[in-house]
Amino acid sequence: MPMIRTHYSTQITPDMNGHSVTICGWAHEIRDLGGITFLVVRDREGLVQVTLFKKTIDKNVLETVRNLSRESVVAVTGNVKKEAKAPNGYELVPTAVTVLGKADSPLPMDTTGKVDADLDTRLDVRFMDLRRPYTQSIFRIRHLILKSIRRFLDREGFVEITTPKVVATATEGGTALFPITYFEREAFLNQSPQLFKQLMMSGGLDRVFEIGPIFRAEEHDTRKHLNEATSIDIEASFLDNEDVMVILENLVSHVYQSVADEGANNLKSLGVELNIPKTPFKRITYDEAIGIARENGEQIEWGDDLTTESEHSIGKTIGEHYFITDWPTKIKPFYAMPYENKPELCRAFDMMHPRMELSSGAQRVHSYELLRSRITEQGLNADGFEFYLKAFRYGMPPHAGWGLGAERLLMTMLGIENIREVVLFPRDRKRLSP
Ligand code: AMO
Repeated sequence: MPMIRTHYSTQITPDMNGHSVTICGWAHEIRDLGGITFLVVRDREGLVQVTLFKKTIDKNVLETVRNLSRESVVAVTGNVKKEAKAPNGYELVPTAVTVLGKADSPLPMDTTGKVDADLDTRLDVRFMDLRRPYTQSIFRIRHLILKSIRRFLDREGFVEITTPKVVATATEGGTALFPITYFEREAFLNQSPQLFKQLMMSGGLDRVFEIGPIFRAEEHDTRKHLNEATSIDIEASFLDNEDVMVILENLVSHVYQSVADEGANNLKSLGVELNIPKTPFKRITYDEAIGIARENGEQIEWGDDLTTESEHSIGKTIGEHYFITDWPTKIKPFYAMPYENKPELCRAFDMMHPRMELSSGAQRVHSYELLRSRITEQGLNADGFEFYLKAFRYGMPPHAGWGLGAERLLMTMLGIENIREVVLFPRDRKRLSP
């Protein structure tokens, strides 16, 4: 059976004229002009024109192609023929066509890009949406981003860890938790690997990172929130907030550069031209941020978290990636380290794209007593944190870290409006399947 693929579409070149090859893919288009029939086969890399001349073609092969439904999966063995007018400068004259997976018709959505489908329809049949070069490019760039992050952090001496997603306590405030049944007890889906990555500092791993899911039960229905997102988290010992900000800006710049270098084709199919963010990123304090927002006419009080409108207005003024530092202690989580001489402010920062927040982080409280009282001050029950607090009693180094949203990094890089576009199977208030 001629089913063994010898080449992807882009591995075949016009100078292979006369060679026999086998390609595998989907029947993208079938055009029967009587004397000549064209079958365009699409594989992961691109399109191949298969040309059947009625006069010389084997009858069975012609029948198979004429009866083929669009989007069926086929293996085509044929001879390469130089053809300047065909995609990539060659066509295939088939000697055998095998149908490996027949597609029903009508199709649930168009895959050629000629007919627009709304996002909901596309997400309902994501498997089919992925056949469009546009969608595939997004996920191939997502892959490049994660790959370059791993490479960068590995070079910087970070150890990749994986921590539990079923947990007993909240980290990012008690309101946004998904409860689950865990045998006879209540448990939750983890909002952040925060506590576990900090435990690794007491464990002496020194520098760790995790790329994994975070779960937030927020009822938001916005274009930048998911209920299940992917967080890129780091934690590092003997570093302060400034040190991990430098790691973060260098990482973002490295990721952009890697995507520009390795993802040129995908960027082209998305119509995106990347500007590599220049380091160091601008740093403004929370006070300065509030000042800018007010000057721009936003109503915001000192001590408030930034609204989406304020974020936009500050982002417009700054116009590139930037940090907001020195946040009010009371609006940051208990683990952010207050300044000794000004405890109403803490060593926390957010890293912003002009459109939205991409990351937040801080130097952490590493004193057991202070941490315990910070937990209580934030209205949480310190007893529930005993497994975490214990690590601070037996030798905890000073440490700092951050969490960076993978989807937000990707959507802002590609200028995509809706965060759901950059997740294979988004989870939001309404969407639980597929
Ligand atoms: P934070 O809650 O700010 O910090 O989350 C870090 C980053 O994760 C992304 N993110 C989200 N993306 C999409 N949908 C959501 N619902 C969502 N929630 C968060 C954002 C955000 O900037 N433990 C700290 C990090 C740390 O201090 O190390 C934390 O979780 O891009």
